[in-house]
Amino acid sequence: MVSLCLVFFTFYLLILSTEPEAPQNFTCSAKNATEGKCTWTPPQSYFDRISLCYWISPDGPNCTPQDKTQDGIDLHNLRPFTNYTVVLQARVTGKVTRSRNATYTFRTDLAKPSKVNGLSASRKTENTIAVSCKRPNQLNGPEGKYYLEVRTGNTLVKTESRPDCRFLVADLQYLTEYNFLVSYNNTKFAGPQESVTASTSYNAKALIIFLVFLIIVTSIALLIVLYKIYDLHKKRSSNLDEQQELVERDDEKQLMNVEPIHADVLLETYKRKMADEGRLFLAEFQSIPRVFSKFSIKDARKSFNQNKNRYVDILPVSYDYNRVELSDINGDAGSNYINASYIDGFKEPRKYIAAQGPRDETVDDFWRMIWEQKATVIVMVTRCEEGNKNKCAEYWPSMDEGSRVYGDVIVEINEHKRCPDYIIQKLTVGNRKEKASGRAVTHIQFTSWPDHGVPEDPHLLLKLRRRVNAFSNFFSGPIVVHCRCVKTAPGSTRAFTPAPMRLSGPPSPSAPVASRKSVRRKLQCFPCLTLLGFAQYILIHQALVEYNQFGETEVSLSELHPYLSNMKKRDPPSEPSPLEAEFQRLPSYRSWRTQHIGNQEENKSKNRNSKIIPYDFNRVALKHELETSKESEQDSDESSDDDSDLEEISRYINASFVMSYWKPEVMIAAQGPLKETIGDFWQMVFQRKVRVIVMLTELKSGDKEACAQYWEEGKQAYGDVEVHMKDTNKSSAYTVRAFELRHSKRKDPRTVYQYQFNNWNGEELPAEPKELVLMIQNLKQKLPKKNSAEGNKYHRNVPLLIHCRDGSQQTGIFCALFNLLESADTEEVIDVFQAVKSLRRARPGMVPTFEQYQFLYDVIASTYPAQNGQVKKSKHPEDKVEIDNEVDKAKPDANCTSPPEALEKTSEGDKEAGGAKPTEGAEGPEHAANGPASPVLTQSA
Ligand SMILES: *[C@@H]1O[C@H](CO)[C@@H](O)[C@H](O)[C@H]1NC(C)=O
Ligand SMILES: *[C@@H]1O[C@H](CO)[C@@H](O)[C@H](O)[C@H]1NC(C)=O
Ligand SMILES: *[C@@H]1O[C@H](CO)[C@@H](O)[C@H](O)[C@H]1NC(C)=O
Ligand SMILES: *[C@@H]1O[C@H](CO)[C@@H](O)[C@H](O)[C@H]1NC(C)=O
Ligand SMILES: CC(=O)N[C@H]1CO[C@H](CO)[C@@H](O)[C@@H]1O
Repeated sequence: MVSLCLVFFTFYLLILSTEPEAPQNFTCSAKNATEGKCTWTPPQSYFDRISLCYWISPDGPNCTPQDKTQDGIDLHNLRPFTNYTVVLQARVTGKVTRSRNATYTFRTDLAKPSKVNGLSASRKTENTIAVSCKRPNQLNGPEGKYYLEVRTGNTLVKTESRPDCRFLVADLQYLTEYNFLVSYNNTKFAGPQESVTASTSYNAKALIIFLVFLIIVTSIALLIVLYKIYDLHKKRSSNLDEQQELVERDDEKQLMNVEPIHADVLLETYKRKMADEGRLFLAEFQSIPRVFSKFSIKDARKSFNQNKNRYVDILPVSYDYNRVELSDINGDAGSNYINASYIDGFKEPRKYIAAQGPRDETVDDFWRMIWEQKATVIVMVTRCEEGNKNKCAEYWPSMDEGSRVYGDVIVEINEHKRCPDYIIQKLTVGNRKEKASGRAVTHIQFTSWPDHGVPEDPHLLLKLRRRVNAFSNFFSGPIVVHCRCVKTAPGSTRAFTPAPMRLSGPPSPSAPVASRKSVRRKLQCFPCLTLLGFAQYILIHQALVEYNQFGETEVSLSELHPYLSNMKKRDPPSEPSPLEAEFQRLPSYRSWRTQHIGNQEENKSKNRNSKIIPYDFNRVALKHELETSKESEQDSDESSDDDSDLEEISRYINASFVMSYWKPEVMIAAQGPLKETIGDFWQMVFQRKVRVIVMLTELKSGDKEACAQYWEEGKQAYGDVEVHMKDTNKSSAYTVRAFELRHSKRKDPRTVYQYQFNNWNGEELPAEPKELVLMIQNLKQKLPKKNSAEGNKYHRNVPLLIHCRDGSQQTGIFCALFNLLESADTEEVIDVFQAVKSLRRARPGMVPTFEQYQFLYDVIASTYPAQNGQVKKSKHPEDKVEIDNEVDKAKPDANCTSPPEALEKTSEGDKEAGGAKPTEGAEGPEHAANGPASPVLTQSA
């Protein structure tokens, strides 16, 4: 039993000593990528020692003995993302060492992979780059992807990812350096980026295209340059004779760029440019070159043409490009040359021909041009005589001759009509070689343009334009304008031509006025015109301002009646009628000139009305009697010429010169004499050789004196002047008195007529206007006949003196009416607006009310009543009267006539003008009733 027990015990011991218990609850885990941790519970039974081994297959085990009581351990320096097998061994050491194991396997966490290896980039095409690399040394994680960033500079161009490291980057920009950044991402962490740089190359295809293009362009440019050089060379060699004209190359550059002026601001612009003595105008004007060197003038300089230019050595001559070419005669060199150039109109090309005034040598050519160019209007803007020089050949037949032949051209004169500013001649032009019938040509000669300088009133320019336009029509050829072109004093054609050119556009108020630049472009056409005087440059503007402000106010008698009834219509009734509007446009000219002399202390008592004082510039200056007496009878005409010098020492009388219709003749508007000024009044009558005094007032108006009675029965002496009343003739409407004036130191008596119109109160309009008209027609017979040669003696003889109470009230109406009737008689047109405007410029207080203004229209309308659509000329009571013999007929007429013809021509012109037609009927019955029964002292003067 014991032995059995012992055996069992021994067996038991044996067993005990051979098998230790395995450690309990053995676990391991990863703390992070490189650390791990194992825990266990030591075995309960006996064991000698314990050891722990861990490894990664196929590496061998790494074993460390552990403390018997230890229950955990930290593992260090592990590799990331690696399976570790850990064995914990409890051991009993005896004859035979026995152990029991506990095993645990775990994997460490992921960590960042290492950089990729062997990164390289290579260009596959001009803009494609391949990027490749090898795996990183440590993935530290499962298989991931390769990431590629493509950058240029700091900008990210694109990103790509692939499981393998073989990128092909296409569509890059040409000629650019790129940065390729590659990293490996093991699904959790990305490794560091490796970078490599590579550049794309230029675009070879584009480059080739560009190069080809460049070559072509260069070749073309080269060809052009070569051609230009060749061309220039050719021109140089052919134009050697023209070198003097190439001097002023930059004349276009100096030309100022002047903006067109809109019609609305024309007046302001004019005032602005006129400021400071026209500084801005001057700058503009001076920028216009005298000669436009870009246009050649070869033809004019050819030797056989030189004698055809008025001034051989100086301009003007015609530019080649727009000169008027005549037909060739027998191939004669130069037979096609005439000094004349085409000028464009506002819208019509070649509307004008600017020509040199014909010389004796060129008259035939001139008429050949008229015939060939089919011109129907010739405008001559010069008088034939200037001083004593003949400025142009008289190139048309006289009325006596009837016709004349110029080369092959036959010119016949049919009519010669003189008007104040111009002479109109109706011609028929034919050609001997051609069967065609003759053509009517109108020759308009403007006579009132001052020899040197410009007309005072820009309205004259507009009037000339109207007349020319009236004669030209759609079918007529170019309008031929000619002047003389004097070196020092620019002639007048130049100012004439542009104005019609520019006004021929539609006269709508909103339309901008044509720019002066365009005008100047047209002026380039004719060298002569570039001499345009500065004053004329301003005159053009003044005329435009005038036109813009006042418009056309002239009306022909044939249209007067419908025109007037339209003008009086108020539409709508609240608005002023057009006639009232026209009146309102009249400038007042209040204090527009100085009135110093009349306002001087010693002269104040000589004024009847302190408000009506004559302007200094046109007052009638009285010479002192002493000087008057010094004059000898013969040279009295000459010695009274210089009124201006006498301004200071002359005596004052309240009287003004007023323009008459027949310029430059004038009338005198005077106040009714005061008791103290009767002597001065007669002095004025004597000194100015007054023939007719018109008195439009009664002596008394109510209780007040309106006019001193300046005449007495019988003889009366006023200073040196003795007045003898010879005759009185009274009718219901007016009284005519005849006086004989005699100066104490002279022999010849002079007859002066006085027409006193009855019953016209200054505040009202005349009750019987017809009688006023009759009186005017009657008194005209006492006036000397017009003779334009007198014209130059400005302000000398003033045959007509008008006075009322203050020299303005009735006088203004009378003067306007007088001028308007003359105009209606002569030209069959009236311009009430201009007539009144001119009076207002001459004296204060003229035609101040609308009633008076309208009255003027009405009187003319009733004097020329409309009958069956035709205007009937009223009968002239003076029809029977002979032409006044006092006209100085010996003097040659300025009208281009030689002295023997003067007499005939003058009377011819007067027949037209004055309507003195001896053959026409007898005095009208009205005349007999209202006027004096027989003319007082018939034509004895
Ligand atoms: C792992 O954890 C231990 C402590 O917990 C730390 O000291 C060690 O830096 C860690 N290693 C990594 C790779 O995070
Ligand atoms: C590591 O252990 C995981 C399971 O924990 C197993 O899926 C994997 O295959 C093992 N890796 C290796 C190399 O034995
Ligand atoms: C226990 O582990 C050791 C070490 O690896 C080994 O040699 C031995 O054979 C193991 N014993 C058993 C019973 O598995
Ligand atoms: C790596 O890839 C995974 C999955 O694709 C992504 O979630 C992670 O953000 C990536 N890591 C980095 C650093 O890019
Ligand atoms: C000896 C020891 O502590 N054993 C424990 C092993 O783990 C299990 C379950 O987790 C426990 O029940 C044992 O007591």
